Order: sequence, then C-alpha cells, then structure tokens
Amino acid sequence: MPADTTVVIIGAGPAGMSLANFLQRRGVSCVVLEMRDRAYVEGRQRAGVIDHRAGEIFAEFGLDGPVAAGGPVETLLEIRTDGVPRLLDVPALAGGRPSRLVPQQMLVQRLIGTFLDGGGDLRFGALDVTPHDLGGDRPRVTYRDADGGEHELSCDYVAGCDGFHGVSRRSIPEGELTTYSFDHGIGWYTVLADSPAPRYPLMAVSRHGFAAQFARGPRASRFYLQYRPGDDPRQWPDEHTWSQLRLRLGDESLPAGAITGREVVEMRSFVAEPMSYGRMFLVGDAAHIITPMGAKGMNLAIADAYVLARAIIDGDGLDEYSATCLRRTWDYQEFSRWYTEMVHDAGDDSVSGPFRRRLALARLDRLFRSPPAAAAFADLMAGTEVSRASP
Ligand code: RFL
Repeated sequence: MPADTTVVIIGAGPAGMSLANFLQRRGVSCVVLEMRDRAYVEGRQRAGVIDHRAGEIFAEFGLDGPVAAGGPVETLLEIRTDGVPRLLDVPALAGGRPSRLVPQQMLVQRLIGTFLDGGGDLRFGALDVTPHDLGGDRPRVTYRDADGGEHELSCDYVAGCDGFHGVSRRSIPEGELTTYSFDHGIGWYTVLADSPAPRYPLMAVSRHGFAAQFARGPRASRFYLQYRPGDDPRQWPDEHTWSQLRLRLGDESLPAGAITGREVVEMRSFVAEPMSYGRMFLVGDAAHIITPMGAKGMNLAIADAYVLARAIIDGDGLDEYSATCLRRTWDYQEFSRWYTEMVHDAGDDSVSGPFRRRLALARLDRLFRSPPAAAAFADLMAGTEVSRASP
C-alpha cells in the first residue's frame, strides 16, 4: 500500500527545506525526497544574503532564532566607481529594514537540523524520483533508495523544489508551460577566497570591467569578476585574478589569499509560467532563475515557499499561488536586469558602447542624488511583499 502524506517535497535546498519547516510548524505532514546525500546538500555554497522580507517570513513561523539568526546585519553598501567610493545606507533608506548575512549552506544546514529535530521525514539519496497523476486528485511520487528498493508515496500536493535541472518542471506535459529565457550577454567568474571580508558589501564599476566582493565569514570573501565573451576565466592563473581584482576594486593593497572555489556564473534569466500544473507547484529555481545582481535567487525561493505553505495551511489561495509568485518574480527580474545593466554598462564600454555608458553612469548617480530613487532601490533590496493576485 502506498504510504500517505499531505505534501511530497522534491528537493532539500532553500525552497524545499523552507517549505518543509513551515508546514511542520503548522502540523501539516510532508516527506522531503532529496537525491543527494546530506553532506553534499549542506556543503553547497552559493548565496549569502537573506533579505529583510525573508527574515520576517522565518520569524512568522518561529524560525527566526533557530534558522535566520547569527549573521551580522548588513549596513552600508559601497559602490565604487573607477576607485571612488560612495556609500548607501540601504536598510535606513528602506525604512529600517536590514538584510542579513546568512550563507546559503548555513541556512540549509539549520533548516535540515531543525526539521529533523522536530521529527521530520527527510530521505536523502532518493533516486529516479518521478511524479505521477499530477492532474488527478491524489498524485503519487515514486523513487528508488540507494539499495535499489522501490518506494511510492501518495499525497495531496507535490512541491517541485528541485532546482533548475530537476525533474519537476520536466514532468509537466509539453504545451502546458510558457517559458521565457534571457541571456544577459555577460560572463561572471566567481571565486571564493581566504581574503578578509570587505568593510561593506562592495560593487566596483570600472573601465576594466565589473567586480564585486562580499563577506563569507570574517576571513573569507566571494569575489565576482565580469569577463569578456569568448574568454575562459577558469584558465586564468590566480595571480591574474588578483591583479584584475586590484585594478577593478582600485585597491593595490588587496592581499592575495588561497582561492578555495572557482565557478563561472551564467548571467541568465528564466521564468516558467504558470508555476503550477494540477496538484504540482513549482517553487524557487525549479520555476525561475535570476542573475545574482540584487541577490534575489534564494530569497525568491523562500518567498515562493511561504506563499505555498500559507495556501496549504490556510486551505485557501492555491489557485492564486502561481499568479502571486509570478508578480514578485517579474518584479525582481526587472530589478535584477536594471541593476545588471547599470553596473556593467557604466564600466567597460567595449560591449555596450559609450552612449550606454553615459546613461548607466547617470542612472548610478541618481541613486546618490535622489532620495526617492535611492529609497526605491533600497525597498527592492529589502524585499517586497506582494498582494495576492487573482488566479
Ligand atoms: P537548489 O538550491 O538548486 O536546490 C534544489 C535541490 O533539489 C535537489 N534535486 C533533486 N532531488 C530529488 N530528485 C531530483 N530529481 C532532484 N533534482 C535536484 C538538488 O540536489 C538540491 O538539493 O534550488 P532552490 O531550493 O530553489 O534554491 C535556489 C537557490 O539555491 C538559488 O536561487 C541561489 O543559490 C541563487 N544564488 C544567489 N541567490 C541569492 O539570493 N543571493 C546570492 O547572493 C546568490 N548567489 C546564487 C549565487 C547561485 C549561484 N550558482 C552557482 C547558481 C551565487 C552562485 C554562484
């Protein structure tokens, strides 16, 4: 006989584990199926910022302490143009709404720990996870465990929280989804390094290309460097990476440290509409990906999980789930694109040309000249609440 639960959650990343904890806190049964092992999932380093809205969401479920606490509160944002620093007090401009530094792997570790401590059912190493009967009243999800044992779960809802490459979106029949993809035409090389945290989160706009530096703990930083199309920065010797960073950050004394991680980030956006099919709901990267500018990827995943959890817990709002989440998704996509254009066009003009460089510099300048423009920027950085959309 198939075992029953209310929600089968596919994927134990930020989206799946946020949803699992929200449901558990309100007594809704769920089973999480994750194809990787625990060490892999808890070690994956990506995002680093929980915006203020995500903090409020965790607080609503009593998870502020166990999950979202500990990271120092982000204060000023530094935007350095050709070596000249300017500071924005983003939380103050947003009306006293600070974001927090909580590395993604720490958030996921805490979410997993809290869920398991609460008696949660989380199955790692679940292979060949396959949803069935999504259009019916009682969907099923089958999978194979590491020993080859076959399992089946029946449920009321399936939450597809399995990221961009997962199985959930792919199990929606062709023709039921409209997808939007956009390549921003910009390459980013990101390195994780043993390098002291910057004074403030730092964005550097320069003729040599864009660079950024963010704290990942007191003694580690994540750096981002724009690279030219056709270049392969993974071939760069580390000394070249450091000299480019010194040039772009306008900081000749930036010390070189051990580089512990190297990745190329695709500056790509993607949205699937609608974010549901029958009794399956797509949550987080399974439904959309966004450029890292504005740091919204993980926060969108948490916000989607919240909207879905509330609808399931309240027994009201599932029909509007997709429209509500898409409203925020497109709002953040627009913000991320706006931000991306500004800091890249204002620097190296070999791609977008001198006219767009002047436009981007004007856009950047407006943030420091116009309090309403700065407040609008800060509002998006803090994370926005969207009202429930009609289905
Ligand atoms: P995830 O994190 O990809 O988790 C999906 C989980 O599903 C599992 N899975 C499956 N499980 C069972 N069966 C299957 N068939 C499965 N297929 C996949 C996977 O193993 C995994 O555990 O998606 P989720 O939960 O939606 O979370 C999204 C965030 O991870 C993502 O948006 C952010 O990391 C994006 N992002 C950033 N977001 C921010 O908010 N701020 C940032 O500063 C930021 N920086 C980044 C980033 C993403 C990056 N990369 C590498 C994509 C920096 C980088 C470098």
